[in-house]
Amino acid sequence: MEKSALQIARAAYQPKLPKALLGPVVAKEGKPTQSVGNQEEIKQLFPNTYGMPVIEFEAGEQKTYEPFNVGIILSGGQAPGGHNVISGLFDGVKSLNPQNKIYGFILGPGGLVDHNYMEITPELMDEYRNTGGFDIIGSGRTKLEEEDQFEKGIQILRQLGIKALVIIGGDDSNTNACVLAEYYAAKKYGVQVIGCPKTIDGDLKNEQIETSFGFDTACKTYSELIGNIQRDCNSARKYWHFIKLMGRSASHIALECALQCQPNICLISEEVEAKAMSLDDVVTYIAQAVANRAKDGNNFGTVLIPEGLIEFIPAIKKLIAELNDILATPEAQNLGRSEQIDFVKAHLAKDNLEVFNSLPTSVARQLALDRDPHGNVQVSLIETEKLLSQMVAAKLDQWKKEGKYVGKFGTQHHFFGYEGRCAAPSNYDADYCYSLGYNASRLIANGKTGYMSVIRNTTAPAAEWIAGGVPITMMMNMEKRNGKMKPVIRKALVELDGAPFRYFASKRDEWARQTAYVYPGPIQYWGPSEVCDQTTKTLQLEHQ
Ligand code: FBP
Repeated sequence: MEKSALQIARAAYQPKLPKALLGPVVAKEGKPTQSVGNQEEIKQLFPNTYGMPVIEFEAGEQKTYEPFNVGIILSGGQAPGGHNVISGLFDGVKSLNPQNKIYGFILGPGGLVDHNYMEITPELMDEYRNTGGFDIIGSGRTKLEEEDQFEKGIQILRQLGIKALVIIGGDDSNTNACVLAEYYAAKKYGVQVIGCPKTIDGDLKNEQIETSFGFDTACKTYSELIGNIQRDCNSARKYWHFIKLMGRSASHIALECALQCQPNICLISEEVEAKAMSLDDVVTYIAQAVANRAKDGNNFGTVLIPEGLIEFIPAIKKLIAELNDILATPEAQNLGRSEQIDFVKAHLAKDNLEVFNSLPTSVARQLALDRDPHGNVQVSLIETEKLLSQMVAAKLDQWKKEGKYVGKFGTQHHFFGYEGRCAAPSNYDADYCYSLGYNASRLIANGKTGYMSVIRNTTAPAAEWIAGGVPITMMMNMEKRNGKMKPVIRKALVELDGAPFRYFASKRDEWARQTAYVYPGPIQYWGPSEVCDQTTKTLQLEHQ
């Protein structure tokens, strides 16, 4: 494989580890834990993995380990740093016993069920150190939840002598990792399951998990692009750029990019919901900012839109909840696309049907599209940026007729998601991911199962990071998925009383009227620490 000069130089980077992981460790255990919600139900569903203590690693005595093998799965959407989780795990497992082997299951959880795997050799590993992407073994969205999948999995795990499986994924995949851990523990199969917090969306975080990996690099990549657009925008002064950003339901990515770039407008879905804003309220808010800038002769600007926005407009959220239930029925699942829309219309309650019919046909169709395997609306397919700019244009036309607005409204549309998911990891993600993987090897060596690998205190220099494990059941509550109540990891949405949002809210009126753009530029790997090793603004504000 031919490589760029940057790739060659970057391959030689040795990611940093927390001091506690540099030598042998001992696991310091805290008190028994509880789930964040529905304690009794979660306890009953996870009798073998509920209530375990939080673990922190400290320097310990050198031990010897019999050889063992480890399996690894990349699950869900790509996030920068996945290869470094694998290299950290690889180096960690080999440091325990050089005869240990790592097997990667190909194209996600489906690889375990279908017995599709490859050994990760030292040569293969070296090809992928510090690179973006999940292409070493590929990723997939197969949902691991059925007993026959777990049984097929144990066959191949036994055949390969695998003692522990590491699942790298977001909230849904880690929920499944916990279900698998519980199943194997209940059956006394002797296979441990460990999760790792991945997702660019930044919504897998809580008191124990500071951030999911990939969020840092993805936001920095999008912010570079938004900054470039803002320079163009401020040079030509003729377009409003509507920029949709990935992130599923949560607006963490949009908020972080706003903190980095200071756009004219950034919508935060969680606020739209809290204020019970209608689609017309959102459109009026944008149109007003456009009209205000037009008064100053500024017929240009930038609008950041989280991809899940539409789901948070209360009337649409209610509609989606009913659509989810209707689409989960066996009758709906056996229908073709156009029959499915008719079926949906025939079964929606009157108020929801009215909302459904009021939406532009393309958006209504997109809302009624197939869910992903975890039952989520595929919000990345809904063109909210176009919907909003068209509605703003219509409102401005109306205001023009009424003599309330004089200006020009030219638009450009962008959707940033795939541009950042496989970017070469920033120093933060390279170190964080390597540490998460290395730390997972220590959880395995300590016989843990049903835990997520956790690295904390990451706004400090890497040597001071804290390494350990958190029982996955601790993050769970019961939620409705695919029409049924299920135990799931609680998603972290933007908190409106949290420091990142409060800082943004204190500045946004100024950014809306003025041209206060910041141009973050590309991620740097070498150079002054304040340029290369900065964490996200979100993390900085949360840890002030
Ligand atoms: P994960 O939760 O799997 O990490 O998803 C990340 C993400 O990039 C979301 O932001 C986006 O909505 C989704 O994946 C798109 O996935 P796909 O490319 O499979 O449609």
